[in-house]
Amino acid sequence: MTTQDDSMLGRARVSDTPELEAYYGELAGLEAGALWTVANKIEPWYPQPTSVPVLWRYSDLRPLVRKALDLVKADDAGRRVVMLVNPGRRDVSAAVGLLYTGLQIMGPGEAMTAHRHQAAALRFVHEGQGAWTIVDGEKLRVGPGDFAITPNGTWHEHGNEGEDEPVIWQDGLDIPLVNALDAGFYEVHPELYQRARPVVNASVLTYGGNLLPYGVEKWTRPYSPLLAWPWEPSYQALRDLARTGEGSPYDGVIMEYTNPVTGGSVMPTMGAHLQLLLPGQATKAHRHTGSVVYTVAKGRGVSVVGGQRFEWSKGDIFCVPSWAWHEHENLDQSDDAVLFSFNDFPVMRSLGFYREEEKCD
Ligand code: 1HN
Repeated sequence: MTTQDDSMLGRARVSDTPELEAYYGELAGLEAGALWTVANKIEPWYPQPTSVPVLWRYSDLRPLVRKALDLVKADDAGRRVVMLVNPGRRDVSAAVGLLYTGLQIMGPGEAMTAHRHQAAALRFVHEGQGAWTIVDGEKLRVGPGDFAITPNGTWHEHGNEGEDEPVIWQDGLDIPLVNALDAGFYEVHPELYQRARPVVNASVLTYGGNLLPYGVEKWTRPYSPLLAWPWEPSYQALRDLARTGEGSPYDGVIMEYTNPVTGGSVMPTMGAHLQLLLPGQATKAHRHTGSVVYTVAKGRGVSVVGGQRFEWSKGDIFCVPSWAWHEHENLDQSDDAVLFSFNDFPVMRSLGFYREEEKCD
């Protein structure tokens, strides 16, 4: 890369003088300003996220998430969620970049009311057996390690039909993006609850077998008709792929959850991956535009993100801000480690903003 310096010709390099400062004051009085006073800041040489790398330990968060069960009724909170807030993104309730994430807890027998909104949501189940969700009339049952989506504009509600244990699942939403674009809408369901169609997990039965069904209505919406990806077949797919090689040098054995009709991302604003690191496998560092939230689905390891070393184990969540160098290592020499992650790559790609670079030592 060539030397890039804000004092060079081609960058704004005007020094303040009393005369200029008076001029800036006159412009400000008219709700105007001189571009050259901010040009270098608003056009950085490369991305300058305010988000910082963060690791949230499940063992720290879990007791506080459980505490919320007694502190607030689900019906009063709307959703009983402990959100993960990046210190650099408190103003927009983002975990990283324009992505939101949080841990939602539902007690045995609880059910939440239905709503829909402009934001898209996804779920990754951490613990508990009884979780269900209804997405536009389709009831899905989800358990630990399962991934499910609630595309933008779909009615959704959920609950826990288990008898003993609370369910804790992780929500991922593009709310900060939707709000940054001033495009948010929200509606409570007119009947408060949906009437679910009789077949549970119908989209998994229809599209989950890796063959394209005939005789079903042609799918034309901009998101995946498959709404849930159970843990077992997803993990098995990774293990099968791992038998063929070590995968990507930067990510190990990695697969994207995809829209089975298009092969594209599951939703237009957010994509998701599941990746496996072989025993002892260490990846090379790379960086790319786009933000990522990682959740440890299995095993233990370490990731270095923007120079910070995060040791992780099952349930932990960490983030990679845009353009931050990152690399991962499985610290177990005899078992694999698995990371679930979601990202805003579909936005980056569709706007032509995606860039990627490998670290050369
Ligand atoms: C939402 O609708 C859910 O439906 C969870 O479970 C978390 C965070 C912000 C805005 C909407 C849900 C949310 C949310």
